[in-house]
Amino acid sequence: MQEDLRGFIEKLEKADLLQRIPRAVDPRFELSAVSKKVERLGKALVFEQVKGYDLPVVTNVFGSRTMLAMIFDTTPEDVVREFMKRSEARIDPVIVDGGPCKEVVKLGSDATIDELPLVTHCEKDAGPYVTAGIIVAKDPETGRRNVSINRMMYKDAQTLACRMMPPQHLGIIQGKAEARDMPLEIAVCVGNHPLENLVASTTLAYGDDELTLAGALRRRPLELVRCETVDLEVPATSEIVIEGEILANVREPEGPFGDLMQYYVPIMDNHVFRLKAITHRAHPMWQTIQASSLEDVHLLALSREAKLMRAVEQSGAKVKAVSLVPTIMSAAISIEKQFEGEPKNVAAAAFGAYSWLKYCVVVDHDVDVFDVGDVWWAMATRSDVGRGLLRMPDALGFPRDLFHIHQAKLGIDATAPLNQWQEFERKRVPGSDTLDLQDYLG
Ligand SMILES: Cc1cc2nc3c(=O)[nH]c(=O)nc-3n(C[C@H](O)[C@H](O)[C@H](O)COP(=O)(O)O)c2cc1C
Ligand SMILES: [Mn+2]
Repeated sequence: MQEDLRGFIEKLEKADLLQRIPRAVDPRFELSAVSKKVERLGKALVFEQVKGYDLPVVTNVFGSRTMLAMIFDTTPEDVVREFMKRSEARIDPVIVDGGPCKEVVKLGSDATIDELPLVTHCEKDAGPYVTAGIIVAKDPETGRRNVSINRMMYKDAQTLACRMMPPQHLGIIQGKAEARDMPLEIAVCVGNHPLENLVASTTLAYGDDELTLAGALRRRPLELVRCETVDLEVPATSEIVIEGEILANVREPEGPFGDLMQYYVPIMDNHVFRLKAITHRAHPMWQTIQASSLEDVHLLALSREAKLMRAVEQSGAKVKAVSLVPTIMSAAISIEKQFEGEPKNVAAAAFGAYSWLKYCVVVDHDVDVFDVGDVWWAMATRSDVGRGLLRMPDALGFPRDLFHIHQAKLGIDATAPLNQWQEFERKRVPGSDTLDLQDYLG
């Protein structure tokens, strides 16, 4: 059988990267509060008992670069390159007859969202949300598939609210269906192998099917099964599949919701989803992702780091590593500097490749881009604020920008002057990296 979320959880557990929580928790705030505490330990979490529900809940499976590395069987430093290498040749999915997500099929009034432990994460969130569902839809003109993650707010046992708007692909697809006065069929899959969540968080060209990237990353075709009530196919190993449609010409209030930037997105009129069926495994797991958590950022970062790496390498620079953590609007890029001034070209290439980027700090190869403290150290001790800044006013930036504060960019050259390593060599304590502290603690 194909690798699935359960297999990945087992792998994390063997590597001591999983924490099980046996005590019953409330899906309103308490689950989220425990997750926030554990986030700093860099472990995934399984909540074995959630008050009011029969399903366990898993979260934080992408919570660190070490966990991303586990998905790709590589080292934390090499995840971006491994992602790039595997992305090169796409592999189409295949449709199979049945799969674990069909072990239980509930149609019509047997299907109810009330069975699912949707989590309320933040104080002012409007209510419980689906946050880790990958939404499968098809363009009504071309039949091309799209997969993305969009938050969905609980409204009642049969209804969710959902935000989608162009240029995001699901918004374009829904617009096309609505122009024909047609509802848009969708399937929301929760509890997937991490690679499916990863491709759903990746922006490809419009019309490019994210599940062909899932095949490429898996290095074998992703197995899909046909849905019961909508003309769509979903990953066979999903824990839970919620089938239904987005109503045409209907908008109802959704929000507030604590989002990616750690702010509340206000109430807005958004789309309405009507449930048609739920299929799931015999004993399914629910999955949740808290927006703006390290998990959310790592998930969104990886494909965008690959984009930056590709663009900067194209410019001729020798890139060591790229990081978009802890916020995907700021990048740190380490290079083997070849020319004075090159870091500004590196920052310009990065801004050109990825429009949400606001800051790009370019550092030397001896700086750890995954350690924000180390990047600050390089800025403090190596940057020349007089000559090393690249300011780009009035560029294209993050789109939800009420106060017009994200439409300019700053590149920072935090590299040491070229060929001056005798002055800029970092001091080192021999043995500090290799000794085992346990040997000294008695
Ligand atoms: C946990 C999580 C939640 C997300 N929620 C939303 C959302 O509510 N609305 C949205 O437009 N994008 C959301 N995104 C980002 C999109 O999934 C992402 O931009 C994706 O690439 C869009 O797909 P598309 O390129 O096919 O349009 C979310 C991403 C993650 C990881
Ligand atoms: Mn897409």
